[in-house]
Amino acid sequence: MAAPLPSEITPPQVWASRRAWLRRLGAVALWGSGASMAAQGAGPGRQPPLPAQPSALPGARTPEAPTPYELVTGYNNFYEFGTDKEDPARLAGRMKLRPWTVQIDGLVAKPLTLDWDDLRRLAPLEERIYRLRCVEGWSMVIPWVGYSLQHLIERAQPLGSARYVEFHSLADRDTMPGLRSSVLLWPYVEGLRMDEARHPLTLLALGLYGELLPPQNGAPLRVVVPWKYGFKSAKSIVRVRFVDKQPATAWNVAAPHEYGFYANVNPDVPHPRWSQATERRLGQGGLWAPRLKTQLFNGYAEQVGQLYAGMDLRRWY
Ligand SMILES: Nc1nc2c(c(=O)[nH]1)N[C@H]1C(S)=C(S)[C@@H](COP(=O)(O)O)O[C@H]1N2
Ligand SMILES: [Mo]
Repeated sequence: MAAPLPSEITPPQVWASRRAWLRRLGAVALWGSGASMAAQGAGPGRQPPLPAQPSALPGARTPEAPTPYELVTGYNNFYEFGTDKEDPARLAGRMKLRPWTVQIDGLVAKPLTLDWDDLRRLAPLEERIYRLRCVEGWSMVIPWVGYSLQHLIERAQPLGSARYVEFHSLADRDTMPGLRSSVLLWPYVEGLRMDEARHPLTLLALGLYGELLPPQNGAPLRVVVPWKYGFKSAKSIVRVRFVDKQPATAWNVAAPHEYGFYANVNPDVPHPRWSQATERRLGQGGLWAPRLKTQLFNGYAEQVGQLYAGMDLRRWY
């Protein structure tokens, strides 16, 4: 049975307590558009609960303070709904989330189509607290709910010839106004090398903050690859395809010299138009807060560094 949509079940007391929380947050200097969102009390209601156990995986729970919910869900990149950070929170609620199916095909022994209930039951749900570093220079700390993508991969039994995996986001002209823009090719496609996709830190996320993913964060399912720039983490996935060649990915095709296929977070490899040495942690002290030093592989080097042994990280940016 499909889970109810949030608009059907958000009880008034949730709205009331959310407003109280927003008032407390008002004392905190939020950054940029996050501040105006919070002040207006705009944005979505809380989502239905999605309980999960704390992950036991090494590296999966940073002790850093999670970014406030209002920023995680109010300051987004989801170009299918527009290029402004507020556009997704305002417009992604139009996406039709049920029924939802994910097609898994390509170089696999068992092509599959999974619906929401299949996805939710595929593996035990874990809470993982990951840093997310956007290539634009800001970062957040997000408590995700989901499980390692490798559980889904093993279901489909990829063939030995499968060397990469592609993720295709939904591209629905009726509900996604951003598709009228040619800033990217649609559907939004991302991809990983098989060993990256099978790494246990690579998360298939179904929720955040103990609740279903809000639409603006990529409901009903998205990938989260915490050691790579945020654009690798494709939202609202409808297809997972196993291939033998490096996929043509949305940002790499749009600006190949600026956005590589690997996109591993690396303070020593600048974007052609700006440095990647530091980052601004959203929700912490506003514009006046000191920038944090960006870490190699976003701080996950101990877990994932081996994947890139012997690779020139400047060449394979
Ligand atoms: N389909 C799709 N996925 C996407 C994007 C997008 O525009 N479309 N933006 C990416 C970028 S640039 C970032 S930083 C993250 C932002 O995720 P968040 O809004 O949940 O923080 O989503 C990524 N996934
Ligand atoms: Mo990003």
